[in-house]
Amino acid sequence: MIVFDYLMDIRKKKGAGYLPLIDPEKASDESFEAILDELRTADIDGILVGGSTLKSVDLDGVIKRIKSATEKPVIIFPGGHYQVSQEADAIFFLSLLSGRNPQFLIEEQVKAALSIKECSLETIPVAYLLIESGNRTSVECVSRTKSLPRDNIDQIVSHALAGKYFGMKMCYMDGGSGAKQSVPEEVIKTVKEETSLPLIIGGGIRDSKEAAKKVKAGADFIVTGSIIEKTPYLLKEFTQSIHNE
Ligand code: 1GP
Repeated sequence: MIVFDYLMDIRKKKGAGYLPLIDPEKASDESFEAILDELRTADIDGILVGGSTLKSVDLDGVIKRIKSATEKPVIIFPGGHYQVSQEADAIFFLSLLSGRNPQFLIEEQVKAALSIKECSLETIPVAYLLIESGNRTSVECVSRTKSLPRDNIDQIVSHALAGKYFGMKMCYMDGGSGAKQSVPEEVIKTVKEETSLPLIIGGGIRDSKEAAKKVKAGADFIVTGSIIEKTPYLLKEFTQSIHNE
C-alpha cells in the first residue's frame, strides 16, 4: 500500500481523516495500554508516532505494539533524525518551514536520509508550519524557532505556498502539543483556498466539536495527542465527528 494514496482516498471517501498521535516516550505510561485498547475498535485512519524531545526510545518496539492493536498505517512524525523505524509504514519527511533554524530545515533530514533508504520507508514530503498558539510549546523550545503569528494570514499562506512550490505534498499546521489555542479556522480556510494542499491540523484540539470546526474550515486530517493520552475513550467520539462533518 502507498500510504499517501491511501490518505488521499480517505480524504475523498470520508471528507476528512483522523490521525491520533502517540508519543513513543509515553509508551511506559498506563495510558498507552488504554490507547491501544481503544485502537482495537476505533475507526481511526492511521496513527502518527513521534515526539519533539531528543530522548531516544525503542521506536521499533513501540510501533510493533501499536501494530498488534490496529492494521491502520503507522506514520512517523519525527522529532529528529533518530526517529526512523522499519516497522512503520511511512514517514512524514518534514521541513520546519516556519522557522529559520537550519537544523530543522535541512540538517536533521540529511542525517535521516540514509536510514530511511535502508528501511525502504515511504516518505511523504510535508511543509510543517508552527502557528502561534498562546503559549511557547515544546516544539518551539526544542527547535529554537518562533511560530508564525496567528493573525498574519498572508505570511502563513506564503510559507505554505513555498512548501507547495518545493513539491511538498501536504501542509501540517500545528499549534504545538498542548497549545492553548488551536489553529484558527480562518487560517485553515484561507490556506486551503490559496494552496489547495491537503491540510493536516493539530495542536490544542481538545474536543470533538473543535475538531469538526477545523474540518468544516478545510482541514483534511486532524491530529490529537495530549487529549487522547488523558482520555483515550474519546478516540471514537473524535473519529465520528471528523468523519461526519
Ligand atoms: C502536536 O499536533 C500535535 O504536534 C498534537 O497536539 O498534543 O495538543 O493534541 P496536542
